[in-house]
Amino acid sequence: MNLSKYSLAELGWRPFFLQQLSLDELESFQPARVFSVNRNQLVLRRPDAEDLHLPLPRKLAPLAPGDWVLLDENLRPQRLLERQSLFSRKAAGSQLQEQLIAANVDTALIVCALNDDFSLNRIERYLVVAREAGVQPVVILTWADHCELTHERVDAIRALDQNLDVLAVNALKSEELEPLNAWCSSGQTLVLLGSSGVGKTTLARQLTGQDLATGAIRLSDSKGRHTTAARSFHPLQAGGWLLDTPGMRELQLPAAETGVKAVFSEITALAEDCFFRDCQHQEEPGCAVLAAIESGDLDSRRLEQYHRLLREQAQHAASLSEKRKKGRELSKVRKTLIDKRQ
Ligand SMILES: Nc1nc2c(ncn2[C@@H]2O[C@H](COP(=O)(O)OP(=O)(O)OP(=O)(O)O)[C@@H](O)[C@H]2O)c(=O)[nH]1
Ligand SMILES: [Mg+2]
Ligand SMILES: [Zn+2]
Repeated sequence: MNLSKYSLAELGWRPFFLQQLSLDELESFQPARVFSVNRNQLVLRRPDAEDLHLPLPRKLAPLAPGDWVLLDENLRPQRLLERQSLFSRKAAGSQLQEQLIAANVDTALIVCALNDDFSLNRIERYLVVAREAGVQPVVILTWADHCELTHERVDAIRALDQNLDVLAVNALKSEELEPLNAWCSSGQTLVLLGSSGVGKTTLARQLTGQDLATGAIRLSDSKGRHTTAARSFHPLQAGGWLLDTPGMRELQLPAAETGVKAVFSEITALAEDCFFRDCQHQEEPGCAVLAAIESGDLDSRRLEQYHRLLREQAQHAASLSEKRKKGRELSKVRKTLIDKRQ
C-alpha cells in the first residue's frame, strides 16, 4: 500500500477551511485535497491514507487541482469547501467557458524567458490573472545564461511594481533557484504559469527533484512545443506543493477588472485627479492620465496595455452575464412548462 506520509497541515489545510465545517461535518466527514483532475478522473490526497482515484463527482461544481472537498464515511465527496483563491482563464476557442487552472494557491511563479519571447505585455497579463485570483506573484526570468539585457529587463519589470519579486536565473542550475525556497516551505501551494518552452518544467524538475519531461524549444523562434499536458501537484523538496501547467499559447483573460486595476495601480491613482469622474482616459479634457503621458511620467505603452486588458476582460464579463441571463430565462421556461403540466 502506498500511504501518504503527510499531515493535513503539510497538505495545505488552514483554519480558513476548518472554519467552514459544521459540527456534524467535523464528526463524520474528512477533508481531502484534489491533487489532479482530468476529463474523467479525480485524484484525492488525504493525510496518512492512500490516494483516492474517483470518477468526477457529478453533484459537485467543477473541481480544480488544489480544491478541498469533504468525504463522507463511504469516502464519497460530498461538499466542495470555499476557495481561498482560484486561477481561471477563458478556455481557448470558446466564447464563454472558463477553465479552472488551480485553487487555493499561495504563490504564482510567472515564468518568462529572456530570449526573443520576452514580453512586458505578457508579464502584465499574467500579473493581472494572479492579482485577480488573490495570489502573490513572483516573476522568474529564465535563460539568463543566454541574455545580455538581463539587468535592463529586470529593472523594466521592477518599474511596473516596486514590491514585485523578480528573479533572473539559468533554470538548469539548481543553486540559482535557492532564493525560491522562501515561497516553497511546508504547506505552501505554488503554481507555474507561462508560455510553452519558457522552462516551467525545468524549474519544476529542480524544485521537486523529480525526473519530469521537458522539451527542446525551436531555435528559429524560441517557441516551445507544449511538452507538459497533465496537471497535477508535485511535492517540493522544500516541503510545499507545485503545480506545473501546460504552456498557454495565448492566456485569455477571464473577467478581471479588479486584477487590471491592481496591476496598473499608478493609472488607477492618477485617475482620481481626472476632471470627469467616469473619465475613460481617451481624449477627455482635464484627464490626469493623459497629462502624465504628456509630461513623461507615464509610459504610453502602459496606458495602451491597460485599455487593451480592460476591454478584453469586459468582453468576457459581458458574455458571461449574457450566458447567465439566458440560463435564467431557460430555467424560467422550464419551470413554466413544469407548472403547466402539474
Ligand atoms: N540554457 C537554458 N535552457 C533552458 C532554461 N530554462 C529552460 N531551458 C530549456 O528550454 C527547453 C524547454 O523547457 P521546458 O521546461 O520543457 O519548458 P516548459 O515551459 O515546461 O514548456 P511546456 O511544457 O511546453 O509548456 C528545455 O530544453 C530546457 O532545457 C535556462 O534558463 N537556460
Ligand atoms: Mg512543461
Ligand atoms: Zn482620465
